Amino acid sequence: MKLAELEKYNPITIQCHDNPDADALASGFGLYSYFKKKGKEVRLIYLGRNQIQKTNLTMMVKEFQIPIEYLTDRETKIKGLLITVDCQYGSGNVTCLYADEVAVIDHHHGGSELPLSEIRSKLGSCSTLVWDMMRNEGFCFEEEMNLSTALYYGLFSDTSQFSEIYHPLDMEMRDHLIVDKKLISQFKNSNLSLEEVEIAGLALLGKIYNPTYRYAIVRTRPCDPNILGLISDFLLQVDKVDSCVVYHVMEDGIKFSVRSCVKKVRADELAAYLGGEIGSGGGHSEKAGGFIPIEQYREKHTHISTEDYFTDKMNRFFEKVL
Ligand SMILES: [Mn+2]
Repeated sequence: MKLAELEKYNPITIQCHDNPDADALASGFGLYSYFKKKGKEVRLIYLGRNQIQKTNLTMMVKEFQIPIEYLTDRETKIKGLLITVDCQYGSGNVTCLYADEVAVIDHHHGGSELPLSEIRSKLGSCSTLVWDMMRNEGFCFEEEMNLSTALYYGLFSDTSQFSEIYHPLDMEMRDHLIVDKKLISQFKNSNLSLEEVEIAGLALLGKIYNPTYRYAIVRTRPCDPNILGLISDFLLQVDKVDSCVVYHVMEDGIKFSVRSCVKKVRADELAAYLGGEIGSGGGHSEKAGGFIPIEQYREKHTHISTEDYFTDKMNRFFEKVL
């Protein structure tokens, strides 16, 4: 799909996944800037339980003046075209809105492809995908330092600070964009609050570890869901840990983050398995996440603690694949 194909629609609403991360914000901002330049009536939105609160993300929104709106009404009907960015329409990680037309621009695995979609799962970030689609239409990034820096940071944070870049397009974007390096370093150094580092520390003290399957399970106090990903990235660096799940129980459900560095254990498959019939899970082969609605969980697993639930599920999954 080409961006030009979407130009016949107006208005255009761009939706980031719930709990947007830097990559979702940046790629949404890219599409917003593109369609704004084309004279469209554009909105950039997200929904979900939480409003953006992580310092690096609020800094990003403020510094680049990203016009993102937080909507709380799930019943909102979208006039014209809805584009889900860094996520796929109908997936568990994005609130499903009714829209006249839907398009998908994403870099995650799986999901059913809609007629209007561009999904490239080999790319390190959705920012790379949006950058590529925009330059194919002749968009000039040289005059757009804010947008360029945002896209660069989107890739930076989706690839663990560029350490997981494998696709030539990702490298090309990283090397070609003219960006404000000072801001990147500011964001990089504002990834955690003091409270969050305490939450992470306490959670790690209570880890469950299985030496046979070399996995770890960690439960945190309720916090920004992005912190789950940070803790699981950190855990995976431990020599005896090959896979891990980090989760917390929120008012409406269990949110979890999954990581794996072994081929036989795909993080997206493990996440889908952990989500089970009542929840959802997905992502990439090494990084994934999911959600289980609390009401259904309590109905189905009346006497099981969440620790036991995850331990049991992990054991079953590993028995199956190893
Ligand atoms: Mn992404």
